[in-house]
Amino acid sequence: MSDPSPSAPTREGARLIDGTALAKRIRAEVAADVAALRLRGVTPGLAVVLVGDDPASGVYVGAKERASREAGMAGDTIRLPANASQSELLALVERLNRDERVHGILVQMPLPAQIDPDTVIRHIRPDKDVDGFHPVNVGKLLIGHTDGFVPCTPAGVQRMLVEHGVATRGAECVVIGRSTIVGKPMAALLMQAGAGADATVTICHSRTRDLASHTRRADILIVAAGRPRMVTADMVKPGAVVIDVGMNRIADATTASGTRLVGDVDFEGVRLVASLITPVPGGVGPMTIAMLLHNTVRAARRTLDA
Ligand code: L34
Repeated sequence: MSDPSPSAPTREGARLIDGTALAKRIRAEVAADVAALRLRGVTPGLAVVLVGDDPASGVYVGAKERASREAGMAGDTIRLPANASQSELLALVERLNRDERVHGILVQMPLPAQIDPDTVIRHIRPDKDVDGFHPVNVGKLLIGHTDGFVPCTPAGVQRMLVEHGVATRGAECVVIGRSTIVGKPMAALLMQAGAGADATVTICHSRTRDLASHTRRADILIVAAGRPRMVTADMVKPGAVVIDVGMNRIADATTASGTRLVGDVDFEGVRLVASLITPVPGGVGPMTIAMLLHNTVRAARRTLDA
């Protein structure tokens, strides 16, 4: 009975941000939007492309297809073999670009070595790029134009902060990680003017000198470094909000599979210092999928308004 229920204060202070519960609520909102669109004759369609048989990607893609169907969308996964050529994949993307039933296209990353991810992303129509990875959508986010797609993971993190009433305006926000999928768009979102933003943002990465001197100043610490449990309690300011984007499978002989999923944050230590913290699993991951559905509904709605 040592595990507190989500969002209940622990004896030591940190409350959990329950990503599974929030994602469920967003998915219910999305399902209502889908029902309304269907009454107007449009069934939002999401095509997820999976190349190869990476087991983790298989789990995430399966979750995306299931979630889209549960929301009433037409969700399809298209699988290509691990040795598929880049031109095969580009031909598939072009077919999906032309297919009117498909409003959102997502090519699951990582791709096999023979395929260049940037080339693939540039082939996706920006108005179907529900991942928000196309340069047009990346540029719109950076400029502050709101008619593009925001990448699902940072969008989900921002939504978590807003839903938990975390004050971002003027806050010191430190992001660890500079990836195109998480770190860079996360920083762009939080530095923007407006609700859930207006933060003072610092991006740290593998070449940052004295990482802890930055993280200890953070009111909001967002970790997307891809290094298991790298953020320890001594690196966190008392009362900080800590968001763990990490998704690392480590060896654990005590589990049936022999592995266990951990984040980039040493959860057991940091929860004693933080005021709010996301768990892994059950934190950012489910929100990523909820925001993907949200983006797909937007893509579908736009075909009516156009
Ligand atoms: N194109 N590729 C593209 N778009 C994305 O947005 C992603 N990502 C990342 C990998 N490749 C991608 C995802 O969807 C990571 N990611 C993702 C999404 C959901 C979850 C994890 C990663 C998730 O639901 N995680 C569960 C645990 C799942 C498990 O047990 O393995 C969680 O509770 O965190």
